[in-house]
Amino acid sequence: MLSKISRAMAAGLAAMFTMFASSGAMAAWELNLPVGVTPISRDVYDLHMLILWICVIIGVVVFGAMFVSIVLHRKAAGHKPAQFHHSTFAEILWTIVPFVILVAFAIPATKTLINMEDTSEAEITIKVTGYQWLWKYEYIEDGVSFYSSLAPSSRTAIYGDPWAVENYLLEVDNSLVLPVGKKVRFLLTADDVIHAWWVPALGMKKDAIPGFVNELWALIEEPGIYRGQCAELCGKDHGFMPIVVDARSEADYKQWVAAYQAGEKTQLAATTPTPQ
Ligand SMILES: [Cu+2]
Repeated sequence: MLSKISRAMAAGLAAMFTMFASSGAMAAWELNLPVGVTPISRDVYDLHMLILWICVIIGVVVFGAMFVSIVLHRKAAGHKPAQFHHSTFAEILWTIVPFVILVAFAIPATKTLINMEDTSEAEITIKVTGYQWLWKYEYIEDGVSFYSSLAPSSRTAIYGDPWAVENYLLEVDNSLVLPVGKKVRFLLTADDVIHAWWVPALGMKKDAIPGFVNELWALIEEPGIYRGQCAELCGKDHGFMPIVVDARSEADYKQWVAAYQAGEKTQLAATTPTPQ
């Protein structure tokens, strides 16, 4: 009976492995936190690695001591347990050592958290408003503003073949174009329910709450396309309001702003009725 179950489980695992390997999911299988493209995202990654390795060392020492005691000092090998009730030295030690380790974690973590909140001296301000179920971006200094919603390719694929579309549910009609090397401040709010603006490569995520303005900042170091999603359950289409950041060189960014402003003027001229 048991061998039948284990054979069925092995067959199931083999089938799952073949499915993942053939679907290309293996290629994208990364277990660790992505490093990202901003100084904050790098700090977050370094903190994550530092704490991970300290935890690995603690785990090896604690479990090592435990297994050595269990195996080498077992009763069957003739060992007798020590008979004591209290050890002030051990109690002080197991209070002070974790305290020192926690303080060692807290110092760099607090520095990064304070830095995350420091949106001063930003060169560009973008107001981000969440709606059910799309985003609005307003470039405060440049006067550019537009809505960004799920790309039609993904929308039609919802009831079709999702595998046939590139970046399924992670593509928008209008990307948020930003320059690299500039500190960008995001002012996050919402118009209906709570949303959350999250682009993993930028290293930060924050809620967009109606009636409140939350702040985030990013200094993108590499040009590229960075994708994210709404990260707060905001209704039936929560999974259909992605974010796409298109980071360009400063010259390209300026060109885009100028083209956008010119396009808006042409559109206005075309739609404004000429006075009789
Ligand atoms: Cu949302």
